[in-house]
This record gives sequence, C-alpha cells and structure tokens, in this order.
Amino acid sequence: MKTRYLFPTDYMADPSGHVFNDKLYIYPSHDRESGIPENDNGDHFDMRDYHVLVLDDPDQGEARDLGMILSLEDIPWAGRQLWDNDVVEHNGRYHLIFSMKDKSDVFHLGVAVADKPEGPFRALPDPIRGSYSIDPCVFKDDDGKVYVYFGGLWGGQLQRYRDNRALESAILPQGGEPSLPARVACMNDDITQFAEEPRPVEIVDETGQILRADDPHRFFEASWLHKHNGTYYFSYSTGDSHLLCYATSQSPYGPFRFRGELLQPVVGWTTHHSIVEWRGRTFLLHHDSVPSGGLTWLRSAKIAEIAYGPDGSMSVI
Ligand code: FUB
Repeated sequence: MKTRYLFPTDYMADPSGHVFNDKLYIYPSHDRESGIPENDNGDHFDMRDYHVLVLDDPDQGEARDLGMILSLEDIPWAGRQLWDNDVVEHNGRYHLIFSMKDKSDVFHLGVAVADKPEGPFRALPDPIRGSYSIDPCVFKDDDGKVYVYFGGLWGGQLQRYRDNRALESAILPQGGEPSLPARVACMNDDITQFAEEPRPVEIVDETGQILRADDPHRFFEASWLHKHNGTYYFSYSTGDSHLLCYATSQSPYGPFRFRGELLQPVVGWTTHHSIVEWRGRTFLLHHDSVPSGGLTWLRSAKIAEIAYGPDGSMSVI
C-alpha cells in the first residue's frame, strides 16, 4: 500500500488508531494556528479540541471526520493544550485518555467516557490521581487488563519527576547516564484511576544495559504498545533525533529490548504514531508537516503498511 494522507482538509497529528466494529477509528490531536511562537516548551502546540476520523476499509482513500468529540471548555480541570490522546473499549464503554495542562500549567492525564467510539465523550471532573506528563497510549491485553503507557521529555515535563514524585527542579540525564524511561501503569476496572504506581518502561540494548541519554535511539515521547504473535512491541519517538523506534518484550512491563528504527525523520520537528492490526494486515499511522510547508505545529495524519520479518522485526512497506 502506498503511504497516503488520511485527511487533507485539516491538520490532524498524533493519530491513535483502534479497530471497533471492524472500522478503523483514528483519534488525533487537532492542530491549529494559534500564532504562538515556536519554542522548546511546546507552547505553539495549542490545541483546543479533539475530533475522531474513521476508515471503513483499509484501501479507502481518505478518512471521514465524525466531528468534535471533546473540547477544552467541557473539561472541568482544563488549563490549556490538549495534546495526544488514545481510546480503549472496556465493558462496552469507550474511555478516552488524554494529556492536558491544568490551571497551574502542569500536564496530567484525564479520562472522558462515551457509549460509542464516535462519542460524545464526557470528561471526569479531575485528572487521574498521580498522573503526570503526556502522550497516553492505552493497551488492552488478551486477559482484559488495561495498561496506560505515557511520558514525554522537554515540554512534556517528564524530567520534572523521579519515582513518581515531582522534583524541586527538573533533571535531564546527560551523556552516558541512563536515559529517562516512559511509564506504564495498569488501570483499575472502571478505567478511571491507576491501579498501581506507574513503573519505568526500560529499553535495553543486547547486553541488557538501559539506553544512554546520548543514544539517538533513546525514548523521548509518543509511546505505543501493540502485541503481535504473543510479543509486546513498544514503539516511540526519539524526539530531538527525530526517529520512530521499537523494542520488544515478553511482558507488558518490559524490559523491552531495542530492535531498530521504524521511520526515518519526517518533515516537521515531531514524529508520532500508532500501530494497528486490521483484517490481517498491520498499519502505521503517523504524521508529517509536508502539507503545511514544514510548519512544526501544523501536521497531517498519514497511513502506511507494516510487514514483519521471520524474526519479528518490523519494516514499513
Ligand atoms: O501534539 C503535541 C505533542 O507533539 C505530542 O504530545 C508529542 O508527542 C508531539 O507529537
């Protein structure tokens, strides 16, 4: 399948894909021009609502926009910046987990619930207790347990936390120090709170050593977890080295062994994605900034196909 844009008429980034009722629902961030100058804090990513897109068939050209499903105005604890989100179906309801800054400009994860994948979603009054940073990916395992993976450096604020506690001031590991990991926590049965303290998602090399802070393959943001042939694949963005990489494990908690690069740098500073299996095929949803002429904060969602090698390696075809 040729890589193609999913929705050329608007800017949609960070696409999270899930198959519900044999259709592919895509939950993106809704990029917009706010006029805020670009900076390392990410203030220029000033999104205010979410839409959901749908594909009825893998080879259908463009996705359909089913409309707005949640807006900043409808979230009681809202400050600003609706960043990446993801959705899981559990016991017949749909739970949207999103990242947003509260009124003190601190990122947390929130939950909104709907009876249908296309919403409308109703936000819970408070963020998830003990949540911090950005980019939630919600993964439901074969045994029904639901895990949320999250975290992002720099503007995503992950460097402000150690052992799930806020630091007095941020500490970013340097050089040969171990890199900062994403986090994972199992959710409680009604998908409203963490059921446990978040744990580090360790990515290790072939000797078992945690990837170093100066390794261009270290974790930065955009966690994604999918399972293929019983193996857990953790994929992620390397941020300032602009790659999409992946690592594998036999446990949803890891450690994950680094396996390789999935995507080279795209046009635009960020790279972000999801991986979804649909009708026996595997798809990569991601974004770039080609249609906006390279503007980092105006990104367009794309779809490509992934093939697995005999050793479980992945490549975009
Ligand atoms: O869309 C805002 C942020 O940009 C996301 O949270 C990051 O992963 C990056 O794509």
